[in-house]
Amino acid sequence: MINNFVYQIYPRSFNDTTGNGIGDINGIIEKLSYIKDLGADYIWITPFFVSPQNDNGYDIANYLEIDPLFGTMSNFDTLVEECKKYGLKIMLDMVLNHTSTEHEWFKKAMSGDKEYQDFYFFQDDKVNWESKFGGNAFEYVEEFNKYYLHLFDKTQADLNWENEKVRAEIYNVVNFWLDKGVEGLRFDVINLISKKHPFVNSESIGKEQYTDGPRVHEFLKELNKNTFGKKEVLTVGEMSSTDITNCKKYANSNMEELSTVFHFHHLKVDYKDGDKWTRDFFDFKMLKELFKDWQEAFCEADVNDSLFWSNHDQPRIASRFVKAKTEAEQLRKNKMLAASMYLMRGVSFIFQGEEIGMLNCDYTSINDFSDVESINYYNLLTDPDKLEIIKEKSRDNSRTPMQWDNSLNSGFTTGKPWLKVNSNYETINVGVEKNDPNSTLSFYKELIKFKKENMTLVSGNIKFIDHEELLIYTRSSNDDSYTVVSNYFDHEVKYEYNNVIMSNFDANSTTIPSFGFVVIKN
Ligand code: TEU
Repeated sequence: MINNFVYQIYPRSFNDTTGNGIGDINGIIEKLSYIKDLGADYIWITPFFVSPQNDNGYDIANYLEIDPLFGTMSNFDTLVEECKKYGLKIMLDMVLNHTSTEHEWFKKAMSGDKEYQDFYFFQDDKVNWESKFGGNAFEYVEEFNKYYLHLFDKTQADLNWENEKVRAEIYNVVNFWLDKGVEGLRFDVINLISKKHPFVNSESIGKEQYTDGPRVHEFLKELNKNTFGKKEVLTVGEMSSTDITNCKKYANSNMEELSTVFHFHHLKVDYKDGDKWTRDFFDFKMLKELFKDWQEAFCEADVNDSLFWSNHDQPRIASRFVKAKTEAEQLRKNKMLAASMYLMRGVSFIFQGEEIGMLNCDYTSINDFSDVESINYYNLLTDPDKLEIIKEKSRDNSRTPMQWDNSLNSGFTTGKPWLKVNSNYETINVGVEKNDPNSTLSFYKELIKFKKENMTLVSGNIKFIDHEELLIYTRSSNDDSYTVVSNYFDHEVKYEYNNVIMSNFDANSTTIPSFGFVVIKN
């Protein structure tokens, strides 16, 4: 089992050193000691490659160059050197399911070059699949009277992995970055790369035609062999709407495909009837069942799971599920969520700002938002409460500037931030929390250290114990064993316990307060 903590950086919102309102590579370099001090082993940096930024860099126009918005290749080389000094490894984000329509391959295709048209899916008719960002997934090109597939924005054209030449180009891209000293790779929506052919209309929105598709495991094995396979590289595949059977293959213990996977079912337990664009709903029973099913299955198959509550696509976890009513409750909730998640079995991923308990943004108008998905859905939704729904669910919630201190713009930039800073930055920030032993930040440091030093919590077995109101699991190896008990609700629960070695309240052996947790040594 891999004993690693990965700290995820969304560079445009992390730290700006030029005053243009957008974070940059030098800004990351400035904060390496902060990240090291937190206890991380890796930094995962979301895409900083050349891009028109329609999807904030997940629409790549040139995989081998850095967008001037974020700096230069020489800045990146310095980052590699500096990371070595701190003993941190770099994980880059490979977006290989699609390219920007500004990519030279797509431009050649549009100029009529048949070879490059085969890099994508150009076809005579469209089918009824829906784009993940709303609307039909096919865009009409008048010049050749054809449609091309885009599972995301219409400026993100899906690559044709069936074409060997595409796969060869992709291996070049991955090897280029490995040769530069990268030791980790996150693969964006990698389980969507193999589509069933020919495309046919779907009875729903098309997912079953391209999710965990027919050749996906073969493609991943080939990618592994031709790129990172023979090196010490931590790889994580982002899996959209996947299942346990496929994930056990993606992250199988023979390391033929990837080291671990991101799966998202536990972050949909507040989607009413599976619909993201709803609010005020939390299915605790479903959360418990999901943790049990996935964790126990991965443990049994000796597969590395990944542990995470947040990323750049998710609302802030501190604002999700049952709401905290007071500051004290919020603090307890932040700590409970962290302990409950990161003491499970897997590689841990912490998204910038989670470690200080950053909350959802407090925007008042749709004009405050920037994310393409949020704006598309604002236009598509008919609910009169749609601004409230967007406020709760928007990806911009996690993308507001990092809150470093209580100076202008939370210390993120001296210029105008590309996205508004959350107005709570004067109380929720690194500067305040690093000096407070009781803060969320201090707790994250303590928790990371605790997990790292305790092999039972890293690689021991996991078993869930059913309880109506609490989430309870046991971690054990040989004669060492711990029980972690978490209360996800805003009321006290009766529960008897002893031998507490960690908690977020004055443990009394009979009750767990709202948002309380205990770690018991058995
Ligand atoms: O996300 C994949 C994805 O499907 C989602 O997380 C998506 O943002 C969400 O379901 C929308 O409701 C990855 C990246 O993490 C994301 O930022 C990109 O926009 C997307 O792929 C396309 O590259």
